[in-house]
Amino acid sequence: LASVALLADTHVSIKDPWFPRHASELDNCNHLMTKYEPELDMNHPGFADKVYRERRKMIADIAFAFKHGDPIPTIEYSPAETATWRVVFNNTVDLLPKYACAEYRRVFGMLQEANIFTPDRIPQLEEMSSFLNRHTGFRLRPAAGLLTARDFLASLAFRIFQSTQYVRHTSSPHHTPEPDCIHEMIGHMPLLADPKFAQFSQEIGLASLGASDAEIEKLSTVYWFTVEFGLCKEKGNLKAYGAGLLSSTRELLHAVSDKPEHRPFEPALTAIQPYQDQEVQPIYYVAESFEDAKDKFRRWVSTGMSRPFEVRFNPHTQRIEVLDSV
Ligand code: NLE
Ligand code: FE2
Repeated sequence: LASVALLADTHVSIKDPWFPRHASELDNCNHLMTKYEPELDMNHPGFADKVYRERRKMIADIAFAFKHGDPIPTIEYSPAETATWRVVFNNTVDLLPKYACAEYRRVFGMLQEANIFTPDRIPQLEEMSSFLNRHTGFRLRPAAGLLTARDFLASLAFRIFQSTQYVRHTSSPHHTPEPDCIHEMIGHMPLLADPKFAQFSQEIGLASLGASDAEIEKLSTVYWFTVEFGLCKEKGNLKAYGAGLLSSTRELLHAVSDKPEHRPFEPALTAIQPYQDQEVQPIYYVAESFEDAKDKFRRWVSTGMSRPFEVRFNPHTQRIEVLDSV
């Protein structure tokens, strides 16, 4: 009998793992990876900088205190933080006509017109959140640092993007291994306002709900090589759509050069490729288009996931609905 009960328990937990079913439950999905925290990582440029670490802690506390539905608190960025923004922003403006994909260039222009993107001011999360919401229904919530893949991906299922709010250390404007709000704003925000890209992002999120640890690893690897470091083709030329490329002058120029290896995006293979998260990538995956990347991804998810149910997002209730798959 004991073994029957055990089997029943196991069965329940396999069939019914916990994952957020409503956007408000993302309040429980803010677990941090500690590998890049300036307090703990000796190689972090802020490790020996007490003022920087205190600033980071102050901004992290805002994220930990945030609850679904709150307005996102405004950060008064210092002149030094704004100067770091200006360096990255101006570089992006110079490089994007040649190296950014068309969808990115289109929204970037809209953000400049709306006066949200200017060299002189770091955009606030709240104003960016309402911009995104008007275009694709995406919204932001503040994150204290690099989140676990499971927590981060879960939020995408709700069209919510967990965004850091602190600024990279002044000594490293051209590349940082960890996310910061310059990376989020310049790298991620433009494409989250693009309908096709928003759809692709949400589908990665939906696939992650109730997935096994091994599957989360694969999904976050696909995310890494697409949303973070993806390249695509435009009239035979390589263009960047990955956020980690668009927010790093150094890596963008490296990615489109002939130094790294360029491979065609193929989810089943991309998902198991070990990646580099300290320095620029040695390998990039090239998609034909977002539409093509999404179709290939969908096909791979429909054959490769072990969960015995399907999920869909109901935008009217902000709820995930669970459907038994036959
Ligand atoms: N390397 C990127 C940058 O410097 O903006 C950040 C990547 C975060 C995954
Ligand atoms: Fe990112």
